[in-house]
Amino acid sequence: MRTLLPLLALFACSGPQAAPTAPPPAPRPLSSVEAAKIEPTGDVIHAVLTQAPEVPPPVNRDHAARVRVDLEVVEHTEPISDGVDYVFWTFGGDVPGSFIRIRQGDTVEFHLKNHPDNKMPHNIDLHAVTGPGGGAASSFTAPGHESQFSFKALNPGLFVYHCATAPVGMHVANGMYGLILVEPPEGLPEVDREFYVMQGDFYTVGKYREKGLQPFDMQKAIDEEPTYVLFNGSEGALVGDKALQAKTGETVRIYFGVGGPNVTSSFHVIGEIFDRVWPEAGSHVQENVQTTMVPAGGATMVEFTVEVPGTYILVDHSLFRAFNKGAIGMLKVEGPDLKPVYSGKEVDSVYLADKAVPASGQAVAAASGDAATPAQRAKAGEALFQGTCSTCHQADGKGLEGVFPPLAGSDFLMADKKRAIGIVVNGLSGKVTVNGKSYDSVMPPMSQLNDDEVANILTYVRGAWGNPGDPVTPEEVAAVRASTPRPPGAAH
Ligand code: HEC
Ligand SMILES: [Cu+2]
Repeated sequence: MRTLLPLLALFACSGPQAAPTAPPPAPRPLSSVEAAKIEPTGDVIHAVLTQAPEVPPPVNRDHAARVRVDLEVVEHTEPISDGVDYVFWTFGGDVPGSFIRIRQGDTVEFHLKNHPDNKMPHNIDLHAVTGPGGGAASSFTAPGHESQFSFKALNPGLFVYHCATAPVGMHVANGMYGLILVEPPEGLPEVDREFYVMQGDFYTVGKYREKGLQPFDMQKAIDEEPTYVLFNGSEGALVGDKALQAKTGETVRIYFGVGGPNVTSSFHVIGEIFDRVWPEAGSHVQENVQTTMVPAGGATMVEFTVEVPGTYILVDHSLFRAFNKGAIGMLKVEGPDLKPVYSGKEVDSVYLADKAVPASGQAVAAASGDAATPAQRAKAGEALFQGTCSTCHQADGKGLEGVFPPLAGSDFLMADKKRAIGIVVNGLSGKVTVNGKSYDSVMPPMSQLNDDEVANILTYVRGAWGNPGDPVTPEEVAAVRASTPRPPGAAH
C-alpha cells in the first residue's frame, strides 16, 4: 500500500483532471450585535451624495469610520410632466433625495438643514437607523435651522429614508424620500453600471397631464388614487436623452426603492430577466426573476447582464400606472446585434406611445394655455398620434383595408368636425362608409386624452397626408365632451 501513495499524490496535482481549487470561503456576515461594538477609526469622512440616477462610488474601506452627511431640504417648483409644474419638497433639491452610501459599523453624523426660504418644518426617518423614530424626533428642523444627530449603522442593506413630519403622508407625497446603502464590510460584488431609481405616487388637483401649476390633492391621497406614478419624480426623468445608458456585455445594478406614500411597485424591465435580486433589499439573493414586488417604504437591488442592444423599458407592471400615470423609464443599451439571442424588429415607438419622444417645447406652449398656433398643435399632435392612434390607423394614416378605416384622405373625417371630435372622445361602433368602402367595427373611446391632446391630435390628423387642414381647439373639444355625457367613471 505504501507504494501507491506517491502515485495518488501525482495524479492529484497534475493534468486537466485536477480538482479546481475551492473558492475562498464567503466572509461571515457581521451581526448587528457585533457591529454595535465597532468603534469608528481614522479621519471624519464627508459622504459623497449623488442625485438620481447617479450612485456614489463604492465605499472601499477596510475599517468603520465616522461619516458626516450634510443634507439640505429644499422646497421648489419643478416640472412633474410636460407643461405641468408641482411644488416638490426635497432632500437635496431633487426627487428622490440624495443617495447616501456608507459601510456597516460606520457612525453617521447627520446634519439636516432646512433652507430659510422653505415654508415647512421637516425631519428625517432613516430605515437604516436603530433607534426610536429612525432619527425623526432628533432631526425635527424649522425653516432656517439645522439639526444634528448620530447613529451607528448596525445592519447592512439598502434602506429608504423619508420625512416624518405631520402630515407624514403629505411630506412623502411631495417627494421627501431617498435611499441609503449600508454596504457589508467586504462591499458588494463589482458591476459595470449602478443606477438609482425610485418610484413614488403623486396626487394633483388637476387630471393626469392637465397643464399649469398643480396643487397637492389631500383627498385623492387619502383615497389612494394617484394622478401620477413616477420614477425619479417626473415623467421625463428617465426617457429620451435622460435614459439610463449601458453597453452590451455589461452588468447593471439598479438600486430601486419605493417612496410611496401609498402604492407598491411590481418592478419589471421589459425584455430583461433579473439575474440576481435581493428581495426587499435583504441579505439573501434570489435568481432569475421577471418582476419583483417592492413595498412602499421598501427597496430592492437587481442585477442583470445586458446582452442584446436596444431600449429596455422600466415599468411598474401594474400597467395602467406605466401607460397612463407615467411609471416608465428607459435603459438604452448600445453594442453589436446578437441575432442568435434576439432577431430584431423593434416595436418601441408604438408600444411606448408618446413617451418614446422627449418632451418638445412646442407641446408645452401648445398646452399651457397660451394661444398655440395650429402648427404647434400639429407638432404636438403628431407624437400623440404615433403613440395613440397609429396602432390601428397606421403611421401613414392609411388604415388597414376592411379593418381600420383610413384617416389619410378620409372624406368621413373631414365632413364633420364635431363628429370627428366625438369619435375620439366617445369611440365609434356600427357601420360607417369611408371613401366608398364600408367598415363595421369598434373604435374604443380614447378616454385617457384630455381636451388639449384631442385638439392636438385632430389638428395634426386633419392637416397631414394631404388632408386639407382645419385646426381643432380645446374649446371645441370641451364643447363636444360636455354635450355627450358619459356614465360616471367612464371617462374623465
Ligand atoms: C384600437 C384601434 C383604434 C385606435 C387606437 C383608434 N381608432 Fe379610430 N377607428 C378604429 C375603427 C375600427 C374605426 C371604425 C369604427 C366602425 O367601424 O364603426 C375607427 C374610426 C375612426 C374615425 C372615423 C372614420 C375615418 O376613417 O375617418 C376617425 C376620425 C378615427 N377613427 C380617428 C382616430 C384617432 C384620431 C385616433 C387616435 C386618437 C384613433 N382613431 C384611434 C380603430 C381605432
Ligand atoms: Cu418634510
